[in-house]
Amino acid sequence: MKSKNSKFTLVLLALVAVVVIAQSFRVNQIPHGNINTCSNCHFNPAGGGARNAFGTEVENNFLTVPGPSGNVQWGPELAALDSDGDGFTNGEELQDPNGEWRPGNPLPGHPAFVTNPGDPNSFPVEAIIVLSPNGGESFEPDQQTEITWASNLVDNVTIEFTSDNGGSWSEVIGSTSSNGSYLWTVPNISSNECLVRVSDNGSNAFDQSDNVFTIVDPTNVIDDLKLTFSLGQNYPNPFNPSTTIKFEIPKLSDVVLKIYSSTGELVKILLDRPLSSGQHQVVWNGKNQFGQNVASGVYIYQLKSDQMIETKQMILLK
Ligand SMILES: [Ca+2]
Ligand SMILES: [Ca+2]
Repeated sequence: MKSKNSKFTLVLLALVAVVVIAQSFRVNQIPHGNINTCSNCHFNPAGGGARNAFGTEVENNFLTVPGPSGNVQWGPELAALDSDGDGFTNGEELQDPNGEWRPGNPLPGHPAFVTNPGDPNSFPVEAIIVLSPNGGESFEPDQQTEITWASNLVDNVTIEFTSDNGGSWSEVIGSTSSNGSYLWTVPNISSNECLVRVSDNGSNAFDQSDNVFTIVDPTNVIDDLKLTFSLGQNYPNPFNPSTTIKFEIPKLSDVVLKIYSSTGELVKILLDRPLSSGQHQVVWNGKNQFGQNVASGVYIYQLKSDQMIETKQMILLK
């Protein structure tokens, strides 16, 4: 009897496993399905059980074959429906308004803006995310660079700039299409406390650079013949949360400035581009290449330019 029960339980577990597997593969068949995973289609976040409005829509009308083996037919028709009745189409919620995405394609839109097409309490709002400059960059006066951002439900934006870490802001452009980029001529100033801010003209949505970036004057007063290759000690040191690294190069060359952990692991590439001769400085904001704050400890910074290479240590103390 006991053995019979055990067998029954095993069969039941196997069935449940098959059902769960059969359902979970579908999250990869809608754009950004990995964000809300099983909640896209089920009330239970772990999957299984009753389906929500989007899940019911898919189950009834948008499977290649009915039943557990059917694939989701994501496309213009399913994208145009507002399954959960929150006023936004499934495509708008999943960042693919026209239903053009197919599995294997790059994901559309920005993952931070994805909402749940099966939950009426999860719906898109106006939002902006500044992508660049986002902290740590170094520009020269009058250089042209792209200000880039991602936005959701935003038509036009205002772009502003500060050179005193937000103390005062000046307008870069009063109104421009929120198409994600604006070609900006860097002002002719010198500051290591610069930020840009992008704001929606129609709502309170805005975002600014996560951390300060730098504008550095090329040092014209220095006689090029006297210039050397030299890497300065960072200041302040120890530091928290950011520090400035100054260096000098004798001639125009490709310059790479990298931060390593004390165990030799690459933490961040601060700079990798051609620079003119003279003195330069770069701010490191204590974040790694994934934008995460790094732990306290000794870090190594290495400057490489043509045939020259120099390395120094610094200490992050929180
Ligand atoms: Ca909806
Ligand atoms: Ca929704």
